[in-house]
Amino acid sequence: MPVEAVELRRVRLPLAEPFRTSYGTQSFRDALLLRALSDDGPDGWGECVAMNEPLYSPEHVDGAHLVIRDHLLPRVAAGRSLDDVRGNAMAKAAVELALLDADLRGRGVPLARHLGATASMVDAGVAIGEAASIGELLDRVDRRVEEGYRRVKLKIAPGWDVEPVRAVRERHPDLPLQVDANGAYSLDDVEPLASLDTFDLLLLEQPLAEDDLLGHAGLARRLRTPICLDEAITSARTAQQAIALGACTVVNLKPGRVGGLAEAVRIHDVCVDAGVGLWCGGMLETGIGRAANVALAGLPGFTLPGDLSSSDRWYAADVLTDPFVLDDGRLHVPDAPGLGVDVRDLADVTTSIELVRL
Ligand code: OSB
Ligand code: MG
Repeated sequence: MPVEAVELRRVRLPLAEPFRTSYGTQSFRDALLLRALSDDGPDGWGECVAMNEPLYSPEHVDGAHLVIRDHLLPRVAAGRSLDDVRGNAMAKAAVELALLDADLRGRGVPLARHLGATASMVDAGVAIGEAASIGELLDRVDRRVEEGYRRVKLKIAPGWDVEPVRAVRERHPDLPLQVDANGAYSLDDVEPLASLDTFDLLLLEQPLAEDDLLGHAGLARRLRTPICLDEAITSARTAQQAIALGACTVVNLKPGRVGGLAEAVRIHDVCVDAGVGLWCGGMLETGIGRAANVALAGLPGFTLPGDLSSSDRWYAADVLTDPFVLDDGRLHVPDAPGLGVDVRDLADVTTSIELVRL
């Protein structure tokens, strides 16, 4: 069942609530989906997690679209490795996922089994952006706690850190709570980060710049809160080096950020060998990328709840697949072949379609 063509489809999805972080506010997602088509086999689906703008990482959706069309798919067509193309991890991961999904659906193998997952359900966690006021933040946190999420992550930035975290901790003394700075701090303003030590946080995610491993190692020695890296972990090698340097004791693993699921499984293994904490991050995925994340999070080395939310946490209507919903604060790992989700008619949300023949 060779893949004959790949469809690049852009869909525009409004977010259920604006997502404000240290790098900007997002109110919709301009998502790139890949559909691998073959003459006689089932379609395979992939989602590119590159964001609308290159603010979280150097990749963004328009750039990834061109890289996939002009550099990656021609290599697939020629039977060449994608490794020759530097960087562009999110573009590569999207291609890998669409081709893998087509193959697994054709062979009747669930993605979770292919990856080595052992869990049938995974704990759900939720990320909450900066709010206009502490009152608004508390309302948002209360709502998610009532919905049953098993841990909450707050976005922080200089000026939005100690007070909001204190308020949430006072209201929810036993809530598993963590914070994510997306690299917004420098070693000159660690004072607020040190103050967070009193709030019994699970971890502090990516406080410093993405390339500052030694800075994180130095910070880790000054804080009691465990340091987790997100942006800094781009491969199994960087994971190994970050851990060896003492830059982190926890890893946020996102398949898109590291070039795909195969590299993600290698990082999982590195973390298990090193005995460091591991959880699955998120990138506002639709049901397609979410299905892949949930399958990955079923591997035994995932020790902490991920940024794995119900579909309606991000999208008023995730019209792409049947929605993921919380079941007692957990999500079911799909067990049907491939991603295990059916993709619906996307006509209403599609903004463009391009077909690349292989
Ligand atoms: O830093 O983890 C991040 C979303 C987009 C890009 C980067 C990040 C995030 C989140 C939300 O924090 C995670 C989710 O999808 O639930
Ligand atoms: Mg993060």
